[in-house]
Amino acid sequence: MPTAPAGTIENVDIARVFGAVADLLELDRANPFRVRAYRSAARTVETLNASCDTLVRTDPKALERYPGIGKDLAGKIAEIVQTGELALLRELTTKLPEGLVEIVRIPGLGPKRARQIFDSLGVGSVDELEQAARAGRLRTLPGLGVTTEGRILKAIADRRAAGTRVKLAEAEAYVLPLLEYLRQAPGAKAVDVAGSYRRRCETVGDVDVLVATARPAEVAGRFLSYPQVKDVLAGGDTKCSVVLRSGLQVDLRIVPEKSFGAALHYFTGSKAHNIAIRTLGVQRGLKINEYGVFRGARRVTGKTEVEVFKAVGLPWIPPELREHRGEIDAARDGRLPALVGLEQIRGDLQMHSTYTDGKNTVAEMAAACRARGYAYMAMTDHTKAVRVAGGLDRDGFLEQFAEIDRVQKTLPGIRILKGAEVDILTDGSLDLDDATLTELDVVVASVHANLTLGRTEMTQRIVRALQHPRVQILGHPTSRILGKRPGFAVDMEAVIRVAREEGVLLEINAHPNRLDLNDVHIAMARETGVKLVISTDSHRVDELASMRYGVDQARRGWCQPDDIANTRPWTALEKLLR
Ligand code: DGT
Ligand code: CA
Ligand code: CA
Ligand code: ZN
Repeated sequence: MPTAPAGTIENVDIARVFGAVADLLELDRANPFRVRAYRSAARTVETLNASCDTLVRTDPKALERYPGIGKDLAGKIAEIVQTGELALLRELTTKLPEGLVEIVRIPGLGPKRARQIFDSLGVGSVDELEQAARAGRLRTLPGLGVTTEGRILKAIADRRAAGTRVKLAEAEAYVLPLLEYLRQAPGAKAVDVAGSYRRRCETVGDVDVLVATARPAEVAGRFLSYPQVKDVLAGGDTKCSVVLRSGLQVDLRIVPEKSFGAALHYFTGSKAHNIAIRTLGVQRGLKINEYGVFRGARRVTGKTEVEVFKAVGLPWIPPELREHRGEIDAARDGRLPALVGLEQIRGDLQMHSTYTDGKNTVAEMAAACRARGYAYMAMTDHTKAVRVAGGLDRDGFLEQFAEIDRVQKTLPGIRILKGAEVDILTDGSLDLDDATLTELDVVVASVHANLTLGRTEMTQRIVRALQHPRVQILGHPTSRILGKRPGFAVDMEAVIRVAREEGVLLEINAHPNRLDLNDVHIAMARETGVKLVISTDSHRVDELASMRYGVDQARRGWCQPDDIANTRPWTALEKLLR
């Protein structure tokens, strides 16, 4: 058995193995409790603050004390840490192709369907599924028709279009340990990430890391021997490119200290922003590239980014704005926004509890919000139409109100708001009676089902909901799930206009799988004068930390603190909520 050296297994690796086990067990028609155990362990491991690798080697018993991890799963974690793999996963993949797991993830196809298609047609990968659909073979199966076939083809095309981009939060889980590792390289003077990662794009194609050093060969050597490296695509003294075990590509540039600022600017991009800056340079007789700023053959500057901007007469521009959408003009005219920051957020206005599909109680969520330093939080559980989440009806909410009052008495220092995430039904009416709506402090309304309505109908549906006098916030306004499904078709300009007329706020959902609204729509809302809220939509206490991704997204939309409603104290926010 191979033995993995200490510190080579990241928590995300373990989570990935458990996730694959859960998927394959489900396809293998295993006991649902067992499936759920692996899925829940995957989530626990992924969000754990401590390194499983370290725990296994120092205090293996500690693992068993985490929620969802008992003796058995702690043993499995130890096996992965010590051997780099899991016998159970190997066994499962001899029975069922791993490609089947990808099929399960296609929207509209669950494990049952995927298994049916595999058993009857031998289809075991997305490519084979596409061929089968094109050849009209799926429609020969019971319960599958021409329409489903078309929908599957569309879903596959959507995924291809989304490409193999990695969600920012996921990339972070791989990048942060790598940066730590590189900082320990002898002679590394500065280590930073550039590219779309630094611009805080919601997904990244690859990760661009930069190191300043006078000892490039040693830094390159250390990078290439990083234990997570699976393939080396290029390995030189100035540029290395590797693929990590997770599939994430990392490009490393090694530069002398005097070029670091120029390189950081160049590789941060975006490309369009770079070209515009370079053009400004040309107008001043300067050549700007990744090595520095030059006048003829003479290097003028390039050690810091501030100097590079200064050379073209501009103040430093935050990376989140570097998309060539007016940031250069704004910088020249002294109109750069003072972007909102995480520390200015005073509360979280969307989360769920054990009353519906959340994993923590009202008291636990409230205590965790208080620990984050918030002044207020809204408990916004689902309404009954969202049946998979066990949505509440009036009686359910009344019960929760009583609990909130009880918890509030024992928990001073944070205001627990009574809220709901009311489902917007297909006709635009709300899934909760007006009496209950009136008793709520915070009403978020969101679309969860019938996402394939036409653009006109979807727009009418949402507009009607916004016109309901009790709706205060539109939740995850396009319902996109990154890498899985694009947002539904809707006339966002019309939605924003009506939100403005009605005084409804728009949500920036901070969940790293959603980040919806996107940057362009945020900017559109802000310019129209619509206020936004950043909410985490947490289903467990540890998800409350996603707030920072929502803040990143708001910054990409040029938001200042005043644009974000939940930077206000409660009394001021209350006035904004009609
Ligand atoms: P990604 O990786 O697809 O999420 O997006 P980026 O922006 O990280 O793009 P990437 O990794 O291809 O390149 C990193 C940065 O390097 C990019 O944002 C700007 C700069 N860059 C790359 N190619 C060019 C180029 O041909 N011209 C200029 N001016 N800059 C470039
Ligand atoms: Ca990149
Ligand atoms: Ca790159
Ligand atoms: Zn929702």
